[in-house]
Amino acid sequence: MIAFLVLIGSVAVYGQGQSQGHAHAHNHSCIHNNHQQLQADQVIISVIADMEKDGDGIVEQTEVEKEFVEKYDHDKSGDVSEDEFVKQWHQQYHDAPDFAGYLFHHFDSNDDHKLSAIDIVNFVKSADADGNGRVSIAEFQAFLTNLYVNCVPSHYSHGR
Ligand SMILES: [Ca+2]
Ligand SMILES: [Ca+2]
Ligand SMILES: [Ca+2]
Repeated sequence: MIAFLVLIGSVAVYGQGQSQGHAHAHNHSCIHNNHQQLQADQVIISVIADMEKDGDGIVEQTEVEKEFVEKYDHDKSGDVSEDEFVKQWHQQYHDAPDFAGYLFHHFDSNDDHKLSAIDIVNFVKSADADGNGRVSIAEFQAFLTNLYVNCVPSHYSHGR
């Protein structure tokens, strides 16, 4: 009888620990919701303008890194936390925080809850559709459009 009670107690504690541990990990919706009613393609054009700084038509890894280091890494820790990303993305592009969180999780390719050099390397790989080692503006635009459009089949309206 005593053993039975102990067992129930430990199951209850285990259950609590589980639900707390995963409470806020993946509860981001991915409905594109912009606080200034910007359409996805308008946001994407701004993102490209911010990233592609030297005007050579290629989004370089160094350009993306520079943008993240200068604008997103608020506490200068050397990487971009989810809070930093969501805050900055929201401020810059007015996408809803939930949507920015969805983007963060997509960009965080190694799932360590921060954006660092390895994520940017992986991002360049996945956006480089023709595999020539460089991300053209068209490839970058297609990559972002895919992220924005595919997360919201029922809510997204493109105006076309
Ligand atoms: Ca460039
Ligand atoms: Ca940081
Ligand atoms: Ca990461």
